[in-house]
Amino acid sequence: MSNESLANLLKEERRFAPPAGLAAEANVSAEAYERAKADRLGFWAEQARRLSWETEPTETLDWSNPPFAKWFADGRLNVAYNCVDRHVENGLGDRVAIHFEGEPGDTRTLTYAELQREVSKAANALIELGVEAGDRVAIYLPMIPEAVVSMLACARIGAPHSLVFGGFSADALATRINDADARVVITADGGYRRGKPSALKPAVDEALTRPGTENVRSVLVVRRTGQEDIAWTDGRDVWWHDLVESQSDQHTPQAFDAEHPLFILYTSGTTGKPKGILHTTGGYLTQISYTHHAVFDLKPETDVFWCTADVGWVTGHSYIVYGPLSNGATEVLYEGTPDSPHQGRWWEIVQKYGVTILYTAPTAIRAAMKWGDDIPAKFDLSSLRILGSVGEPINPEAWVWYRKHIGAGRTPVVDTWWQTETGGIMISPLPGVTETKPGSAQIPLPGIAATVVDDDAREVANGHGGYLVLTEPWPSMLRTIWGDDQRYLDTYWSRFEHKYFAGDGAKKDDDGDIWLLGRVDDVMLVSGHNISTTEVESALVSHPKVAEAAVVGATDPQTTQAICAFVILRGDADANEEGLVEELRAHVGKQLGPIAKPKRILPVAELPKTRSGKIMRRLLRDVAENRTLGDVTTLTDSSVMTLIQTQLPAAS
Ligand code: 6R9
Repeated sequence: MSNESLANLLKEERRFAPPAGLAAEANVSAEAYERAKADRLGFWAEQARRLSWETEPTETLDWSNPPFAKWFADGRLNVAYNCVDRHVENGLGDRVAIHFEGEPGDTRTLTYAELQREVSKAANALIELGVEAGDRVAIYLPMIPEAVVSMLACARIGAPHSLVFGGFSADALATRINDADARVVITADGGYRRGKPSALKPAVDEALTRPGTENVRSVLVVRRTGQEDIAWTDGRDVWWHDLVESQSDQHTPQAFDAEHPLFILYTSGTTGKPKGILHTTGGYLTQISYTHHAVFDLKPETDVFWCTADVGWVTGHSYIVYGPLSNGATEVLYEGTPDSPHQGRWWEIVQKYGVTILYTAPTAIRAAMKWGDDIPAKFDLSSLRILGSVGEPINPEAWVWYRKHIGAGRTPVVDTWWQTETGGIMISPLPGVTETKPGSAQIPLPGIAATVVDDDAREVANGHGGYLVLTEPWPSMLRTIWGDDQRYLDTYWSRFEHKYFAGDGAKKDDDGDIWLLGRVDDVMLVSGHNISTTEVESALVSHPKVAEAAVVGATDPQTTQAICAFVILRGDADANEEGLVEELRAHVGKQLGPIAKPKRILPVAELPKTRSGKIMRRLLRDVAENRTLGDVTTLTDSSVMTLIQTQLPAAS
């Protein structure tokens, strides 16, 4: 942002106080902010005692070699013991850990006692395959219980896991196997997506023909679809039901150092090869357990938690696996898509299991808005008491819709900002404390230090925009980029001295609350003003005919960049309606001011998204500037780009 800081365009005046009953019983009260402010490290040392340590840590933070942090370094613990065994030892073996719902409608329930047996068997199987503490295991599975069991089995024996989204190609898988130098791959014959079995094993076979994957000795294969006639490499491939099922269901977990690696998770970034984000054991689990308890106000005896993310995304790692299970929660795990076999599938699941806390992404909320209010209205959603959002800035209109149509106008909505790199939630309202504002993640959690700075690293005044930075280390922070300390320094710690650069634009409102404005790479420069993609998108989504919008800056001879908007219309709107584009431009002008009016508005049927639901604006910029498309390998569905290009004679 070389010229002006981000223009502060969007005004959102709606406010929602926490429900009195929830506030009175909340796990965390306003006092936590004071306590953490007075003694940040003492606060985190206290949160570490939520866990069960074999050796209690006496040190909290070692920051003697910044930015390489060590948290609780002299403590020792086992993550799987904390997520499973200790609950069984505490008499909670019969509590349901996971209600699994397969896309075809098959179901499976796992209590904590059953989970303990499954994880022990899988740990014994990995040991039989020769996996030792420190060896990396790649996991390429659909959203089935074996994914959770595999992750916990790796954690149990100290073998860092590296999950690769089931939707990624053989190439993407090979790159990740190679970079982490994985020894074993856990996969399945396939999974169900949109009502059909979709094969996975062929991508593994193909990936393992690529150079750099030679160290993979074994491929452990779960039979999920049973319908594929799959290729088999004797001596390398082994069925889960043969190997795991024959193991003893007893395994004694061993403790590891707090800084022992727990997992590597690859995040794509816009350029260069994917970054292997490394997370470790004690600090990670402390922050994930605390944030899950605080942000979702989890009452493990009565709540039913559901995070709709894929386990292959960091949200699935932290808020399907490690957060809920470390807290002894009962949760839902759903394999499929929200619209299979019908557009009410999620709401049917909420009703069926009595889900009380739902955590999802703005993309899903906008899709539900597009499909219509009448769909969720057919289901009993009265069990819900807290709604969460993650992944992108949530447009105020989508936030208000979520609260009204899913939360019956009663439930708090927590918009949680964080990243693969932060490991856990960093900025979010607390449901029993914060008066919420639609579209804002608002304030750093207790124990977290975040602010907004200008180009010269000076904190901006309220009412101004700039870059989001984290100013103090936090327990679940990434420790490095796997095998590349220099890239860790360059990417996150060199833009501003002693501050972590998140890569997101943000502003502080008049109360000092933080609003996220999209990736800095996406910010537009129009006639000397930095304008946020998020604000223009939110203005478009606030028009009753628009369901979704993606905005990019395309090179323009007069104004440096011109705003180009791709919009998906709501069900009953007509893309060919005369005057529609002018009406939308005028609407944005009225909401944000004339500078933010898009030069071009193009109605489309779909937008390019990653598997975690983020809009890939970079590809839309390629379209708007008539360039050949860049890397499309992390798209959910690469045919979307062809569709957009054929729909857009206007863009050429
Ligand atoms: C958890 C996750 C991180 C990037 C992050 C930001 C965007 C996530 C957000 C949000 C605004 C929120 N992001 N949550 N932006 N408001 N509540 O998404 O991790 O996949 O690594 O993405 O996602 O741009 O920098 P990851």
